[in-house]
Amino acid sequence: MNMVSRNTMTTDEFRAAILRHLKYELGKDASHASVEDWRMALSFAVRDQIVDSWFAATRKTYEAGAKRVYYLSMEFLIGRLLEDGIVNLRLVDQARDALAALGQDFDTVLEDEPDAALGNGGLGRLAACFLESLSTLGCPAYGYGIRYEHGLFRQSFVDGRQMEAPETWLLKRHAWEFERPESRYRIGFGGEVSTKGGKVVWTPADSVDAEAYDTPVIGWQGRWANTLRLWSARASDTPFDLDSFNRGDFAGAAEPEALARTISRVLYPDDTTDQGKELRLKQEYFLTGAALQDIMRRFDSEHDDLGKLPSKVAIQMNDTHPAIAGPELVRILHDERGLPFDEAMNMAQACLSYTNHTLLPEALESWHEGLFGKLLPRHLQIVDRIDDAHAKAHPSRTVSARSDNHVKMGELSFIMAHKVNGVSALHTDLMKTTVFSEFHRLHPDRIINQTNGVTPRRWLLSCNPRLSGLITDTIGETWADHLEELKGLEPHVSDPAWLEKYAAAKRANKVDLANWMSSTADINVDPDMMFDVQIKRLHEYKRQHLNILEAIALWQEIKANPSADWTPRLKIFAGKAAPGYFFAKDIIRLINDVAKVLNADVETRDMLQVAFLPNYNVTLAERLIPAADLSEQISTAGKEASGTGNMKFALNGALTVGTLDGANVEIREHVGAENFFLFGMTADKVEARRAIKDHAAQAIAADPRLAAALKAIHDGVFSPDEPARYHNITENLSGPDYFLVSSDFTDYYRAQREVDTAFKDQQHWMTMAALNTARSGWFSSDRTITDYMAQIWDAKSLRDS
Ligand code: 8GP
Repeated sequence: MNMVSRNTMTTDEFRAAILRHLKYELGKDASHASVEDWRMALSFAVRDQIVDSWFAATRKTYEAGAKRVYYLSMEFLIGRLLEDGIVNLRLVDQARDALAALGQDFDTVLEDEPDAALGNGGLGRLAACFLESLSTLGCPAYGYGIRYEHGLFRQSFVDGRQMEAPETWLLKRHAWEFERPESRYRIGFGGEVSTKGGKVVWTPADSVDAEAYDTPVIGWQGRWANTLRLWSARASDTPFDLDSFNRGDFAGAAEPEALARTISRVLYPDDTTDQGKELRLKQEYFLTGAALQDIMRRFDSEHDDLGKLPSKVAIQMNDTHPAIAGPELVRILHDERGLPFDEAMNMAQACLSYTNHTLLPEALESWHEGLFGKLLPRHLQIVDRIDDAHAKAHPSRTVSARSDNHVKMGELSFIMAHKVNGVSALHTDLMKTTVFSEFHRLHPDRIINQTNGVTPRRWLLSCNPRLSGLITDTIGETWADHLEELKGLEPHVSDPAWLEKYAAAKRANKVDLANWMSSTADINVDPDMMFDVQIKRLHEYKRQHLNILEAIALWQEIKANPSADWTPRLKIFAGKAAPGYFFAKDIIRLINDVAKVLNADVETRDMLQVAFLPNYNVTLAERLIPAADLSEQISTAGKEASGTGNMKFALNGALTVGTLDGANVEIREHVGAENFFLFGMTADKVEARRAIKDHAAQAIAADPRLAAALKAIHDGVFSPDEPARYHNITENLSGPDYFLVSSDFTDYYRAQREVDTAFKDQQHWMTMAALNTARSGWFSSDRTITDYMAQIWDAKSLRDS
C-alpha cells in the first residue's frame, strides 16, 4: 500500500466510489439523492481511504510495541471533517471534479456538514489541532473525550440579544464515527468503601456504562491516522424497565436510560457558573474512568509487566478537567493491582502530565469535599493520602491539594504530574510566580513552557486556497508540514509583482466574505474597507468592550470632521457568551445596538461600520480569518494564557493590534515589532495600576474622547428606547474596571490611528502582511507537538519506520 500520498486516485475511480456508496450504503439512486445523500456518499468514499491508513498505523504501533500518547480532554472542537479529510488526502481536485461530473457542486456539498462543536473555545480547538499534528507526525496517540449529543449552543440574536438554542450536530447523519459496542466500561459513583482480606474495596451505589465511538484522525498526506475515542453514556443494566411499562408508566419505563444518558448529553457551557456542578464532576470522572480502563486493557493485551507502564503510556491532562486521572490511576494500581501506595503514586506520576490553560481564579477547579466524597468516596481517601505523602516529602510547603474543605484540582494535578506546562512563554512565567509559585519552589524542574500552535493544514492550506496556491507556486509544496519553510517567502516580499499577487489573494478573500455577508446576514460592505476582526469567546478580559468603545469614539470623531481623510473600516465581531455570564451578554447587545446606529448613519457609514456575526464556530473562523486585514488581540496583559486565533490571523496575513499578552509576545518577536501594532500596559504594570484608587476615573478625566464615548452609551444614544440599558457597563468602566479598559483606552485609540495611517499605504501594508505570513511558521502545532513528544511524553514517531 502506498503510504506516502493518496492523490493517485483518479477522478473516475473517485466518482465510481461515490456512486457505489450512494447506492449500496445509502440506498439512493443518483436522480433522487439529496445534498445530504451526496455529502454522505462523498464522505464514505473519503473515509475508505482514511481507514486503510488507520489500520496500517494501528498495526505498526502493535508491531513496534510502541509508547502511546493519550490526550484526555473534556473538549475537542473539531468542526467539520470532510474537507479536512479531502485536503489531507490531497484529493481536492478529484473530489471537486467527480462531484461536478455527477452534477453536484463541491462547495454546496461541503456546506451541508454540521460543525461538530464539542468544545467551548481555545482549549478545545487546541486539542483538535494537536490530534491532527500527532497524526501528521506519526506519533501513536488517542484522544479521549465525551460524545456530547449537544455541543456548544447555537447562538442567534433577537433585538441584539444573545439567544441560545441546543446545538444538534447528530440530527443529521454523521459519516465519521464507528460505534464500538464491544468497548464498553462500567463507571461507578457513590457507595461504600470497605476492607476485605486486607484489600480496600470500593462498591459503588450507582453506575453508568461508557460506550466508545471512534473517529479516525487523518494526518497530512494520509501517512498516519490516530483515533479520537469519544464516550457515550448508557444505562448499565436494564435500560428499559418492563415492569413500569406493563403498568402503563411509559415515561418511568424509559427513565434509567434517560438518566444515564444525561451524562453525555450536553457540553458544559464553561466553568464560571455554578449550575450543574455535580453533573460536571460526574462527566469528568466518566471520561477519565472510561479512558483509564481502556488504556489499562490495551496495555495488558500487550505487556505482562506492570513496571513497563510509564514507558508505554503517556497521559496528558488537558487542564484540570481530567485531573481525577491521578487518584484513579493510583486506585487502579494500588487497590486493584496490589502495588504499594508509594509505588502506585510514583508510577502514576511518571505516566501523567498536566497543561494549564488559564490563570483566571474562577476557572481553577475546586470541589467541595462533601460533593466529591459523595460521588467518589474512595478517590477522596486517595487524594488525602496523596496530599499527605506530598506534605511529608516537603515539610516546608504552605500549599495543599486539600484546603477549606475542598479538593483543589490544580494542586492535585501538579502533584500527580511529572511535567506541568503553560501554553506561552509569558503564561508559563506567570504560573511560576503566581498560582504555582509555592509548588514551583518545591519542584523547580517541573514547570516547562510549550507555546501553542495551530495546524497549517486546516488554518492555511484548507481555509485559504488562494494564499496557499501562491505559497506553493513560490516555494514548492513541502511547507504544509514544514511550516518554517514559509521563511522562503521573505525574499519575494520586496518584489512588487509577487506582492501584487499576495494582495490579490487577500482581496479576493475579502470579496468572497463580503458576498457571503450580504447574502446571509444582509450586511453590505465595500471589500476595500479595512476588515478589522475580533472573534473569540466573549469575556471581559478579552475586552470586546474596549473595541466597541473605540468604534464609538471614532464615529464621534468622524461626525465632528466628516471631510477628513478617514480610513474606511468594517469592525467584525463574532463570539458566544456563556449563558449565565450576563455582563458578557450585555456587551454583545451593546455591540449590536452600536452597529444599528452606526450602520444607519449616512454621514459616516462609508467610513465605519460594525457587524456582529451570529453563531461563531470553527467554520465561521475558517471563513473570516483569510479575509481579515487586522486581528484584534487586546486582552488585559497577563490574562490571555496564549491565544491561538492570534496565530491563525498572522499566518493568513492579518496584522495584529495587540497587548503584550499570551503568545502575542512571541508573535511580535517572530514577525518583527515593526509589523505589529502594540499598545497597552504590560502584565507587570497591571497590578500597580489597579492599586491606584480611581484609576478609571483618572483615565476618563484625562481623555475627552473616552469620556464622550462613555457618555453616549450612558445617555442612551444606542438604546434610545431604554437609556439606562448599559449603565452597568458604564458604571463598571468608570468605577472598578478590573480589566482596565478605561486605563488602556487612550493608547489603544492611538494605536488604531497608526493602523489607519499604515493601511492607506497599501504597498507597505501588504509587505507587512506578507512578512507576517513568512515569519509565522514557528506557530505550527507540529512544532508544539514535536516538543511535547521530546520533553514531556518521551514518545517517538513511527511514521517513517
Ligand atoms: C484557553 C486560553 O484562554 C487561551 O489563551 C489558550 O490559547 C487556549 O486555552 C489554549 O491553550 N483556555 C480555555 O479555553 C479554558 O480555560 N477553557 C476552560 C473553561 C473551559
